[in-house]
Amino acid sequence: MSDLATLEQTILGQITAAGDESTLEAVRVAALGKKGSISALLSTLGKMSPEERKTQGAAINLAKDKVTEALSQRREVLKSVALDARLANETIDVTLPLREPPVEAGRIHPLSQVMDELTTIFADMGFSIAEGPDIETDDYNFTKLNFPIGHPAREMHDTFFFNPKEDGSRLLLRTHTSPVQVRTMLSQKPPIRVICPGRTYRIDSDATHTPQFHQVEGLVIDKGSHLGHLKWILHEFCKAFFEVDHINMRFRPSFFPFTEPSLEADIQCRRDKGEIRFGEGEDWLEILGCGMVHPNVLRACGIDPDEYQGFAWGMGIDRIAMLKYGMSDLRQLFDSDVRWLNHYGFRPLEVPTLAGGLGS
Ligand code: 2NL
Repeated sequence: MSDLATLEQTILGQITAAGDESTLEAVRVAALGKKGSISALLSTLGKMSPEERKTQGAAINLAKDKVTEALSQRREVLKSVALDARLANETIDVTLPLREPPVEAGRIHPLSQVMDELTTIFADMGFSIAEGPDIETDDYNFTKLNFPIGHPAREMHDTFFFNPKEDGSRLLLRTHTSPVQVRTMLSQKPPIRVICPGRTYRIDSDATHTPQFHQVEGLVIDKGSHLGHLKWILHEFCKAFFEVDHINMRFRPSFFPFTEPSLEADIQCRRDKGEIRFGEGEDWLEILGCGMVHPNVLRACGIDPDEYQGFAWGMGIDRIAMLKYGMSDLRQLFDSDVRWLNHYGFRPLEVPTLAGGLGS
């Protein structure tokens, strides 16, 4: 047998014997690599006579082709063997519990949940939802709401002001969501039925106040709207929100610059070992302020008080969220603690509906 035939047999034998892809690759490099045995033979062609080169060249190239073909066949075989081994090893236990996908693992913050509940209840009564900027003008936050310039009522709200502009006017962080209703009255014709949920700000920080808090306000403007309508809406709202069939409310006189008359509403409840129940008991819990919109406010917002009248109300959301879902410390609402959120948060995609139960 010629040297070439022997070499070819040896290499083909090594290829057949290679048990994995890396051994096979080593055989390939040893034969066909830059310094491989077949490559070495090919490099001797240059020194041969033209006749010799013709026969030897053809023979070496034939051997090279055979080796190349054998390598690729063996590689396919080894690949499928390796795949079979992996498939046998990496079996999946379909009885293992599923890990929650990310969208399931997240939680809706209780305040977002309560905002969704409120808007669902009022939307069901025919209200639209309006939002506005957190940074407001003095005019929309105070002046148009019948807080005269320099009037002490402005001091009732401890306001975060921005630095005054050159013309002396200054922006502020809204102290209530009423400027959203002002914007609504200026841009829409009555009848108006709107609720405005959102963030509000006052300089106040202690166990029961955070400098940023949440409010929802409602506004109805029509020709014949009156306090009877207001009381009915608030009563229906409280029953739906606290998910009880029966609730007692009482209205006490109060003062706000933007309503006349002004009232505060309490709901009857029982407080018992840190728990609170509505629809029973002898205690009263203050939950909102309300009243008939002051004619000065209507006038400032482009509505003729001789043709239209309206009522409005406002309540803090943070406290009623805590009441409803049994939280003890207001500041936890703002801590962004994922352990707390996992406990008190709501499952995503379980949107509150009146039919399905608000907080289920
Ligand atoms: C409270 C009291 C209240 C309003 C808010 C309002 C808005 C406009 C006109 C008239 Cl544009 N009134 N809002 C009315 C009465 C009370 O909030 O204690 N909130 C936490």
